[in-house]
Amino acid sequence: MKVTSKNAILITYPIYHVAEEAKSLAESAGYSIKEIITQRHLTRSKYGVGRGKAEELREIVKSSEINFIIFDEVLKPTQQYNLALHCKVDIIDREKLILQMFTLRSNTEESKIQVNLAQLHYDVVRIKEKVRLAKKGEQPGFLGLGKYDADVHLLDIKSRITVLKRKLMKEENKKLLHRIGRMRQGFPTISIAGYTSAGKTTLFNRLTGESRFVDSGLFTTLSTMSRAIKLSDNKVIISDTVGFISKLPAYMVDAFKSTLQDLTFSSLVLLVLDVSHPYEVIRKQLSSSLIVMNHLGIPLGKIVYVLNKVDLVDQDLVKKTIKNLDIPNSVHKSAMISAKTGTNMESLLKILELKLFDN
Ligand SMILES: Nc1nc2c(ncn2[C@@H]2O[C@H](COP(=O)(O)OP(=O)(O)OP(=O)(O)O)[C@@H](O)[C@H]2O)c(=O)[nH]1
Ligand SMILES: [Mg+2]
Repeated sequence: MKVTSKNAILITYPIYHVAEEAKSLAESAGYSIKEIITQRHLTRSKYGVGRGKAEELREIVKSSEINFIIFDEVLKPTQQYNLALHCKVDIIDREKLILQMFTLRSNTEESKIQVNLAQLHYDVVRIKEKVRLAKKGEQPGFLGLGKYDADVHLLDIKSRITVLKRKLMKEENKKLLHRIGRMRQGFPTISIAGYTSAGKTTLFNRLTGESRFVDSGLFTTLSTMSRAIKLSDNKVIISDTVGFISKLPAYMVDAFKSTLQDLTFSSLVLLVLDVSHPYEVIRKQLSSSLIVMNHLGIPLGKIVYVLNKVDLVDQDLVKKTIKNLDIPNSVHKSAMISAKTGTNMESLLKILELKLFDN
């Protein structure tokens, strides 16, 4: 009996941590990476990679049990189509990979709707491209999809989008009522945000005594959870949120907006950074996180930087990192902690008390 496998070649950049993240992303989405090919340029116009590399890929696919190529870059629909046709195998670009992982991990009504919406958005862009190419006569009958079929398909998708958006709005309204309720009660709220796998849920568990699932894979958490805690005798609401990742298309941030909106309405946002990575990685993850937070309209003044996983690195090195990253080093703005071991939690709590109650 043939076991259906998801054997894949991964094409990524020749930078260790970039390749590692891509591999981790692919494995979290259920692929088994048989070979990693690195290229300095993944945005060439026809195939993403150069022609020579595309040829090489075709040969590898032909002579092995590979059934997917994972392409660690966002591809235009035409590039994806060209490479798929050339190598005769499915191409999963970074956008698709993130979508697939979201699909696997979504476990609440709201996150399922959000993932569905993002998927439909992805499909619409590709169908439109097929129609455009078919009109130009470049790819007649692409995948047996005639012009009429494509139009019907598009209409169908659009009506599904409308239905899903309505459903999402209902979910959002429920959340809004919760939020208004909390605001009426006047409790300050703190959200935990940051790059995927930075340790947000570990910190949430430590602050609240909860036991939410924590894992070394990416995107373990796809839904928010809020809990009340006492901070110097005041009730405060803490929320754990979905992680960020680099090259997350804006429409995906929008699709997850209702989940991420907890951040917008928070009194404070804890931006968790995994400082056990090399400096360059921390810098990139910080910048990806700030881009999303900016997109969500979160003012910088609400952010408290939490440099997490200090149990894995030398504290002096972390201090140097803070300095080089230009993170405000004042007692009000950043804390170096280990959410796992509990190191320095008291200094983080002190900051939260100062920021929330000591005006
Ligand atoms: N050594 C060490 N590991 C940590 C620390 N905090 C978290 N981790 C580990 O980092 C991994 C990711 O932790 P999570 O808490 O799931 O991270 P997250 O930010 O919630 O990740 P997503 O929900 O996937 O975005 C897990 O293997 C944790 O055990 C820490 O302070 N020190
Ligand atoms: Mg988490």
